[in-house]
Amino acid sequence: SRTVHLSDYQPFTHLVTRVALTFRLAPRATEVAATLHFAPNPARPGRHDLRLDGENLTLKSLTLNGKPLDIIPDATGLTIPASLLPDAPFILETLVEISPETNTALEGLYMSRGMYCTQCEAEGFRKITFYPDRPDVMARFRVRVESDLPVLLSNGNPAGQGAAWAEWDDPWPKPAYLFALVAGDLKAHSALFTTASGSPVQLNIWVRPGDENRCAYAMDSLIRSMTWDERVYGREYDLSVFNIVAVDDFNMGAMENKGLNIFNSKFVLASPETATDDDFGRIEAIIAHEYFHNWTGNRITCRDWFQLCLKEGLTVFRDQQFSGDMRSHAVKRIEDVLLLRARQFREDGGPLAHPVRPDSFVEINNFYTATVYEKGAELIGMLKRLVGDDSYAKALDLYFTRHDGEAATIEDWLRVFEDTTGRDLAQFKRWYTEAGTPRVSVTEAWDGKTYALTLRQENPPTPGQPDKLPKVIPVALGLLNPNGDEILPTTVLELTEPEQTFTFSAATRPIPSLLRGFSAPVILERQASPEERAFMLAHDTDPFNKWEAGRALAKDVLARMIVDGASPGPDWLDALARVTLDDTLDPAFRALALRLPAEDDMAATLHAAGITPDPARIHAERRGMGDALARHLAPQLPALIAALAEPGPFTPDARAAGRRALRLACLSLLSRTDGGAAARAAHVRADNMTEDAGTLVCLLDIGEGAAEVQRFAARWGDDRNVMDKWFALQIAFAAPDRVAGVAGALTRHPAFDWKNPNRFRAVLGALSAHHAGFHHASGSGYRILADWLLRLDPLNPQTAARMSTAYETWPRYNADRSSLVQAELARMAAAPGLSRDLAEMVDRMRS
Ligand code: BAL
Ligand code: ZN
Repeated sequence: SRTVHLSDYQPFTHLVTRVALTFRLAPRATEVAATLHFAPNPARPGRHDLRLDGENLTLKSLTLNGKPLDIIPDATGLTIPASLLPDAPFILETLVEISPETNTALEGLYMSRGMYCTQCEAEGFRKITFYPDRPDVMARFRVRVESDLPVLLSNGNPAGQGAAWAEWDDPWPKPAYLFALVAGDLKAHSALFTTASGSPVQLNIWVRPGDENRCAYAMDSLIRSMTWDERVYGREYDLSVFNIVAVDDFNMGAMENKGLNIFNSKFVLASPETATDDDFGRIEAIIAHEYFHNWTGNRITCRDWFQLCLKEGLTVFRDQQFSGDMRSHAVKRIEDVLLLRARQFREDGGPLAHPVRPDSFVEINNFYTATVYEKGAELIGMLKRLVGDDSYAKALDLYFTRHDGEAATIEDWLRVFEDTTGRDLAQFKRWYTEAGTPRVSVTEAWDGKTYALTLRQENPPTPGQPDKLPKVIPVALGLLNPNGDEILPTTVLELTEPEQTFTFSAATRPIPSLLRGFSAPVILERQASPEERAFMLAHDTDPFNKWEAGRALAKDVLARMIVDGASPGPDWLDALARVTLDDTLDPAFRALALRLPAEDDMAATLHAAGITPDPARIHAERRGMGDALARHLAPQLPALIAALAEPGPFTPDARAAGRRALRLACLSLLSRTDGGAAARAAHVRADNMTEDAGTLVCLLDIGEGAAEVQRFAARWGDDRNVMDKWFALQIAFAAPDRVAGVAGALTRHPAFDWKNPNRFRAVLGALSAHHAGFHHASGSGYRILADWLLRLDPLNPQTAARMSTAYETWPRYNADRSSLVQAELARMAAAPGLSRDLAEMVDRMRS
């Protein structure tokens, strides 16, 4: 199988100066006529063959400067020998036929319930026409779409339309991965935006007829995103229209195609009755993310796919900043760190670990990972902290002016910071090139006058990278005195050596608040007593570390329950009760404090401490922990739940969402002691999906809710996005011994449309995410997933490969589980015709 290496990069042999495409749409026989204007590339002197990528294309004609060429394509493209090419600009015309209706991979041009749509990132354009399908080939596109369908869209500005045709012209040179086309019977929810410099922009969100009334929140999010990017980054939109289309069958969350974003419908459609607060938050974030790509991704794109983090890390960082500004920075940071630890630390600690900028790949689709995205965003945050807000703003301005219209690299990105600040970022660059989560350990000494803090960093080996050099780690520190007063406000220490000591004068022994705001993506190892953790939960002025203290306390308690059979002590119970009942704290924060550590997180923590995790025991003890908390809080819960009831109609804002989150967290605890009576009553009264699904979860979590599950399906059977929740919840909250049975039964349900990625993920994703169910000692979880991945792979390799990451944690578990996983990986590896996507993933995970 081919392996692509960063070190092999060369500019393309030719420049593409213009592209004109005509699509004559037909489900099984779409014709694509392409006129490509080429010129020799001065960056590649000499005469070169012209190699065009192309897959699953039927070539019907090929001409060079109007003269037919008799060239037969191979499986991955076609080559025009240098001997046939003029040493001057030339025009190549191709006509190919493709079959969108039978394209189940959802890559290239495909059909989703009667509508045509495209997904070209990373290498889907080669399934549409012959082309140099690489991000550093940027060209102006003009597109004509011919079809009887009423709405015909492509990138750029509208350039004319008539009976059964429309033309689009994109004035901005772009790589082929940003190409998009949509045709369908669609309705628009529209609005008008005026940019800061006064240009009008027509905004449209295109959906299926009947869904128009579920677009208001996405439109509101879009307008707020556009305004925010003007205000915070000085970036204006640059076309006369901005189109968003919602599609039901989509491999990813959404795609930032120039002027024509295509979205998984679950990240657009929302009404109070159908979307939860989490859905609203994700819609806001993803609308912003795709919009922000217009500058960080589209105007400045990536030179090659190894630089994916250049656009993704930065754009995730920007959408995190935006969501923080719109909601609460403290809550957003906690949520982002929870996600980072759950996905990225997990990836970084296992066989799939790779650098934020990898240096080789077999299938680039396998590198749209938490490491590239979420750790990539952390690197931007660290850079900002190291250089300061003003220098960050100046560096970004320089980035936008220096590289506008270019396909750039991480070296280019770091250079704008070096040029702005005069700082040498060679050591910082290791964050991009080395995988693995650094561990930072702490020792302290106080002699009555001086407090000495010694930090030690360790960079663990990862696949292909046994030895690592020390990194520059920004450690934000505050110091508290024993009264809870802050005696050192947040100060950034720069740990650059394997070990460094920092000293502070202190008349009393201070308590350190380390890694405030989670200032670096590292694992901080510092033992502390339960009293000290409870003290920090009560007194830390840094909201992230306040939460972190409670989390560390909870993890210590749960670890002792698992390892020693201890019971949860009063330190944790009382500290958590104080936070829960403290009306001066944001309810969203209190809800996060009440969330128990995830089972997968506990398994990772135990493994790191040299203890083999037993998933069944972790599950049982975590439930015991929840029960203890429920009993401890029981007297206060009814009044708190009543006080948190929202008067008036549903609003999706952060304040109301936070109150609902805390209320549902309390209802879930109360369900453990009242048999679900309060949750059942709230379920009947629920007038929004947050409470509808949230109260159903309370019941499922205590083994109740069968009748409510039936009623839910009867009510929402026609709504695909809501029914995805119905499928997922039943598995997510099933008891470990029942997970395989429930998942198996749901795969036989008539509404289990497994070719739809959202539905597949709802069921098999929920199975993989159920820690004790997936890792059940019988191996049933491992087996069911492998059965379905093998079934999905021939149709949709991208989604099959993505979901195979469920197996990545196998090295943590005992020999029985490890060999059960290895048997499933071996079974998949041996399957005839396994896709390159899944084969690469399985290969990387095999022992
Ligand atoms: N570029 C792929 C989808 C996204 O990250 O926005
Ligand atoms: Zn993105």
